[in-house]
This record gives sequence, structure tokens and C-alpha cells, in this order.
Amino acid sequence: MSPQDPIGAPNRPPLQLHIPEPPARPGQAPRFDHLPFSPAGAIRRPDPGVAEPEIRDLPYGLIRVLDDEGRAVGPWDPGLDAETLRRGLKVMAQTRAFDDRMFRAQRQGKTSFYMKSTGEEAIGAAQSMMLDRDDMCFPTYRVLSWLWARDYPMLDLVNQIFSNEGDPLKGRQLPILFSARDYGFYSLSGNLGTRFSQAVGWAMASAYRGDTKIALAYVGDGTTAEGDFHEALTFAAVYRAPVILCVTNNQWAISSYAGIAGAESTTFAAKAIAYGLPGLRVDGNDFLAVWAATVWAAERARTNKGATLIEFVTYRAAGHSTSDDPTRYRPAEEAACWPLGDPIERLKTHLIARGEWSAERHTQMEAELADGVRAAVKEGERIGTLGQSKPPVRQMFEDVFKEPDWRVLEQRRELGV
Ligand SMILES: Cc1ncc(C[n+]2csc(CCOP(=O)(O)OP(=O)(O)O)c2C)c(N)n1
Ligand SMILES: [Mg+2]
Repeated sequence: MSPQDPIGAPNRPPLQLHIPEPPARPGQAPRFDHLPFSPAGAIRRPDPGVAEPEIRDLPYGLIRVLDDEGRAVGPWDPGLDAETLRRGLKVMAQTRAFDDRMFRAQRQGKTSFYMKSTGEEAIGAAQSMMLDRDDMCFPTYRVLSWLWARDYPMLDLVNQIFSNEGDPLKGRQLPILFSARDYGFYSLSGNLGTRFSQAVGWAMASAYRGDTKIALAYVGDGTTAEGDFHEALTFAAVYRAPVILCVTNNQWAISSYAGIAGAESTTFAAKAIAYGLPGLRVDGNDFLAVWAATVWAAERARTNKGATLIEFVTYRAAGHSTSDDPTRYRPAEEAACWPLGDPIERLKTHLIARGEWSAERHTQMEAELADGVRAAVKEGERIGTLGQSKPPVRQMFEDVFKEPDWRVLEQRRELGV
């Protein structure tokens, strides 16, 4: 035996990799027993000024307010009045009505692409309503509810999705990748992970100027596997940037289940611990819990305690986009079996239990919202749907450079526009 020969090598087990597989595939019964859930009201609510080492249990629990009977229970109940809750319900229902209509519009060839946020409406709705108008959200494509909560003019978004002459973004973005600065909705980036680092940079700039505005950003579960996520958390922790960093864990990243991004080993909220940041794990289908967690994190940010990482546990009930067919990789009944239910149904049940809403009022509201969406779509159709109308070509050269570059001016001259 030569000195290089490892001792006992023939007896060592062969090395192998673990490839996470979703708990159920099409044709199998849906299963969610791999996910830790807590009963409503079970998780303590520490003072927002608490030091991070005191709350390292929180990322492993699940902050919930609404119980199975629709009662608001426990220390995280934000105590919202009925009017605010009815408004939240309306914003969520409007998001769904718009999504359903736009999905059909894509099937009818009126737009090239659309993405629904079915089942995730509570997140953008509650956070948009709770934060200030001049705070800045770095959104993903699944938080259009942010805009509806701020009464964004629907026709403008319809025009962008139809890529027509009325598109306020002048045809520069994929349908639904929107931008509405005055509504605190920063330009949506198709490069997923950028949301976190841009928000941390924006928040650092706000603090650098001695301003009072805070930032909020979203990424999906799949996107946490990108380097941007970890870089952003490092900067946020080091400089105590006034930012709320949200991971929308909807269990899927297109056809990759959350385990591929690390969900089998720990929770996404628990990733905060390594950076010394507070991590909250929150029921994302519970409007009240989303609101309460945002209040807590915003108070930390506004009092220079720094960033918070919030994981919203939710479920992407629809396909990833109009280009996706989820029945090919997950059980068709999985969405209906999701243990945290539907955010609209849950808030509706709560309001009815409080005597502040009724099934009849709900049906009437849904009909009114559908009418409103139909009217906006009709107006957009008059301007033109995909291919019937487009922004003027000369706009391609406008608003790109502060001082137009000579090459751009030359190209524009060549085109004669
Ligand atoms: C940097 C980058 N990589 C890949 C893609 C393609 N892509 C678009 S959405 C998506 C899945 C994202 O999943 P997740 O982060 O869980 O967000 P979700 O769609 O579930 O909200 C991928 C891989 C992209 N747009 N940008
Ligand atoms: Mg996802």
C-alpha cells in the first residue's frame, strides 16, 4: 500500500446528492405536512424595539390572527375598524376581478402575457394600505393589489398590458411589469433578485439624506436562491437600512417547488438569523396578520432599528403565468387543499362574524367590481389591443438619457421620427 492510498476507502459509502422532490405530483393526494403551521394567536408579539437575539424563535412559528371560525385572536390582532377591513376586502376582490379578466384577455389574443396573483392578494393590499404614500415599494409582478389599494387609474394599466398607444410606459416593459412612482410602486424588474438590493440601496439613501421614508421589497421563494438576496441582507444588516424585506413563499417557482430553494432545510424567515436581522414568519393569507407584521417591521425601520425579513407563507393558486400549465407538475386539487385557505374568503368570514358584512353585499360588490374592470377594458380596447395600436416610434428615444447622446440623436434622424 502506498502512502497515498486512503485507509479503508473501499468501505466508504458512495457520495450522493439530495435532490428535493415536491411532496405530491399530479395524480397523487396533496400533502402539506412538511410545513410547520401554528394555531392562530399562538405566537408572542415582542415589543418592536426588542433586540434580535431575543426573538430567534419567531422565524420558526407562524404569526396568524384569523382563526378557523373567522375570529381575530391573539397579541398580533391589529384591532382594525370595520371600514378599513371592508376596504381591504374590496382591494383584494378587485385584484382578483382584474386578474381574471386579463387572463381571459390573453387567451383572446388581446395581450401577449399575463400573471395572476390568485391567493396572494392580502399581501400587497394590506401593506399598501398600511404604509405611507411616500414610502417606496419594490414590487414583483404578483402585487398589483398595491396599486388598487391606492386607487391607481385602471385604464393606464390596461393600456400597458395591451401594449397600445396609451401605455404610460411607452412600450418599454413586458405586460404587467409596471412602474408608478407617484404611487410608491418602483419600476418592476424582470431580473428577479434585484428587488431586494435596490430597496436596500433606496432605504440607505433615504437615511443618508436624513429623510423619513422607508422602503419595502418583495421576492419569491425561488428568488431567495439568488446571490442578490444574500448581498441585500448583508447591506441591510450592516447599515441598519430602514427597509422591510418580504419573501412571498407561495410554494412554487414556476414548476420548481420551494424545497429546491432551501425550504426543506429551514424556513425562509430563519435565514434572517445568520445576518442578525429579525425574521417573522407570517400567514400571508391572513389580511390582519400581514397588516400586523408590517406595523411591527415599519416601527423598527422608522425608529432606526433597521431591517426586518418577513416570510409570507402563501400558495400560488393559479399558474405561474399565461405560459404555464401547473397540472403538469402538481396535483390539480392542491390549491383547494391549501391549509391557510383563501385570503378573500377569510376576511369576508371575519367581517360577517363581526356583523359588518353579508353574503349579499359581497355578491353585489363583486358584480360592481367586475363592471368596473369591464368598463376599463372596453376603454382600452377602443385605443387598441395587442398589435392594433402601439406607442409612437419616436417615443423610443425620449426619456432615456437626461442629455440625449449624439448617437441616439443620429439614429432618430436616420429613422426620420
Ligand atoms: C434573474 C432571473 N432568473 C430567472 C428568471 C426567470 N423567472 C421568472 S419568474 C421565475 C420564478 C420565480 O419564482 P419565485 O421567486 O418563487 O416567485 P413567484 O413567481 O412564485 O412569485 C423565474 C425563474 C428571471 N426573470 N430573472
Ligand atoms: Mg414562488
